[in-house]
Amino acid sequence: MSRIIEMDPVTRIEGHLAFRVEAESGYIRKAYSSGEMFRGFEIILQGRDPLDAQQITQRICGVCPVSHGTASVLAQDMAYGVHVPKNGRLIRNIVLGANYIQSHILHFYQLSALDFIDIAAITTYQGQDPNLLKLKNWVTWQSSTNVLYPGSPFLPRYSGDYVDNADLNITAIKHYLDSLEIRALAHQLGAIFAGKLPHVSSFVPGGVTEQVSAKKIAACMSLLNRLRVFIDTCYLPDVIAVAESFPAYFDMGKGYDHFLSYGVFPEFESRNDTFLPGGVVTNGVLQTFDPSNIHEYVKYSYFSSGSGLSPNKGETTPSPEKSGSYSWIKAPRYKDLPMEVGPLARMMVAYLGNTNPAVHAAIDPLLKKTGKQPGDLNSVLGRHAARALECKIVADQCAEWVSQLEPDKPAFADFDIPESASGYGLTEAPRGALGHWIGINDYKIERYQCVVPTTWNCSPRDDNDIPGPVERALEGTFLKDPDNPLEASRVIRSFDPCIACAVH
Ligand code: NFE
Ligand code: MG
Repeated sequence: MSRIIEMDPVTRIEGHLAFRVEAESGYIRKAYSSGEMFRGFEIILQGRDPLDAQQITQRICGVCPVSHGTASVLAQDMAYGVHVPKNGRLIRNIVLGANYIQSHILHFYQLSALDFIDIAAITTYQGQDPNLLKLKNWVTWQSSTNVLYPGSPFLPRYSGDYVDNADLNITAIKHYLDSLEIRALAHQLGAIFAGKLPHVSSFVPGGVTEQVSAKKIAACMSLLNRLRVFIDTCYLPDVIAVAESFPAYFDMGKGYDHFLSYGVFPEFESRNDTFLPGGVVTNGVLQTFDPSNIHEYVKYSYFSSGSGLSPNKGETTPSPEKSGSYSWIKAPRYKDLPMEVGPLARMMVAYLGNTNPAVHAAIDPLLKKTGKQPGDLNSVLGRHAARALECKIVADQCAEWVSQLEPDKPAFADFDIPESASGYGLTEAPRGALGHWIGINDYKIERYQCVVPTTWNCSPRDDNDIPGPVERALEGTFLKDPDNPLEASRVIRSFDPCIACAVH
């Protein structure tokens, strides 16, 4: 028997996402991803001073603003032909690294863990931890008749096969609460050189406007130590515990075997030499990445502008009544193929490229323990594992970048804005490959285009009717109870969607 299931809105993600799936005998046959709002940043930027771009584009998102700031200053570095000094490069890496740490921890504890961990277990908590007792009172709060959803934002939820081990549930719920404070520490780490967060003040073309001092270096190290302890003793063990409780999810949510990473965290003054490398994996084979192979399609998106355009010629003309469309997200493709982006893509590219020993040191024990090949990580649990391991790799490397800072040396190089110029900035946001393309004329922004991680992952079908990566990953998923499509939400959330970013 076939039926249509609407998941609208998909909750515990950022932004406004809906999924419509067609299921037959419980198996999802087709899925449709809808980004449900238009924002218009690419239009807002036109005609403005180019130096506004890294500030305005950061407002695309409150979770990954550092990445938008990074992509924007990289695009302008290229347009102005300015070479960022070592301190500037390292500070950009440290602030972005701090953002990865808070974002990955946020995704696991606040957004995804409650797909697996039984939050209702808190109602039977008998211990004395004051924070857990407060949470117990909150979740069991039924007294007020004018509360629509008692226990929100935790309840109601889809019913299903949550963890039934009381110790694991309570430990993970405690770490959920602890992680809120840990994420604040990650923001403090970034703010040392960002000026403030979540939106960075100090990023400018040519480097950053903060100076390096011994005091700031010591403050970074102190915060990093605490963050690394949490990652090693809470985040990684909790992901492993969830994985051991739900081994079937190593075989669920498999997407295309196509992965894209632009590369991130420049290691030397050359922007192409990055700590996590760029590359493209198609059907298990690693190839070099060439940005001229990116095109964006809009057959099923609410835009009347041209389809199949390269981002340096991209257009954004909204058309909310366009017939046949079902999303405000465009459909980017690489050589006309849908690409999964994000931590799994970065780990896959780095592992196959064999250029970063830290990636092998993190992934090999996981493969050994699970008896898997790298290609088998293409799954719900593979995405969670890759994100957690990447968090550790980046936090460890942040300490290395901090140790390389040189007090009292410059962090900024001056430049002139040419009357006309163009450039692009390719980086990796926590959720994957992020690019900004800028065109300047008469000292003003003439065009600005963003191709964003969740634009790749949550894209609708393209002009060849090929589904986007999350649409594809849902196909074949078995729903035990179509009224409670918990399995589908686990697949969707494993990609860590941000629709605020995707529609920009
Ligand atoms: Ni709005 Fe973003 C996406 C990430 S792009 S969260 O998609 O990570 O910088
Ligand atoms: Mg765009």
